Amino acid sequence: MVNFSLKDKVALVTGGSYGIGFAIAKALAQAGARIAFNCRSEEHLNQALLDYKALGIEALGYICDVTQEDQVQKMVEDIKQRLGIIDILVNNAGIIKRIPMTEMSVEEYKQVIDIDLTAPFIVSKAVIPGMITKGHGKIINICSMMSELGRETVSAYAAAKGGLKMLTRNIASEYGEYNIQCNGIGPGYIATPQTAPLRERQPDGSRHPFDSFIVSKTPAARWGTTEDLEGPAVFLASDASNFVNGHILYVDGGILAYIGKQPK
Ligand code: NAP
Ligand code: GCO
Repeated sequence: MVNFSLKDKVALVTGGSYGIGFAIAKALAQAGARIAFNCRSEEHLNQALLDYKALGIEALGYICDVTQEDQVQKMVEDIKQRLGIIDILVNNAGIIKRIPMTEMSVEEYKQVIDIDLTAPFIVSKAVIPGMITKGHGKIINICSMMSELGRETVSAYAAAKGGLKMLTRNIASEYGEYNIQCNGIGPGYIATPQTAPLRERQPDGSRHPFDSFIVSKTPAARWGTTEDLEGPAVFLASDASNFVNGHILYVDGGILAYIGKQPK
């Protein structure tokens, strides 16, 4: 019997206050895991705690900036004391800045790299020793279409997500012998607050040009929903994927497989 159960597992989902992180944390909880999550905003934290509770999930929430190693180490230790050593880490927290490269400041570039690439290093480094002690662990890095493709205005984000793909493979390589599997999920274009600007209705009520563009580039002919990511996350967090390591599972409706609609 394939084991998708996460019963008695402790999961940390970074940036789990809403969006993709919240959906993944919800799915892990529904598969049996005990959930901890973090974000920077107290308002987001308090709302998320209510949202988890409304689903019957007693989540542990932390105000913690994933770029700050001291805050991360303190959070991981507190989770160990209150829930136990972390079995499952989802490095989900992330930002994007859509600015033409020649107009992007170095500070703006570094902020994206810090959150989207350096932070997964910081949080993974904090949880791997406990996973080694326990004799198992699952790390899931939330990558992107931009782990494979570029586009205008997202240079920092693409550099970070491309790096995150290789960090995933390197953690898999370095810690596989300790029964730690590190994989990535590469969502396509998902309807969340992060992509809301790309889906805004135009003043005349028409769809945003980028909205129409993405639907035309997606064989599924739709934006993804956060629910589309729940099954893949449970799979990669469970014993069902114990021999899957260093893999980026793209959940993109087929975007990466598709050259684009041919002219009529
Ligand atoms: P989102 O709606 O903007 O949510 C981002 C979450 O991360 C929020 O909870 C935010 O809370 C938290 N966060 C941001 N910076 C943080 C920091 N320094 N420390 C701690 N928490 C932080 O984003 P999303 O669309 O759900 O995306 C989640 C992940 O999926 C990101 O890594 C994103 O790059 C990736 N992704 C998204 C899509 C998509 O189409 N939406 C597709 C592929 C990949 P606070 O602001 O309160 O900190
Ligand atoms: C963008 C989007 C994308 C998505 C996602 C696609 O501006 O192109 O925000 O980057 O967030 O990463 O996989």
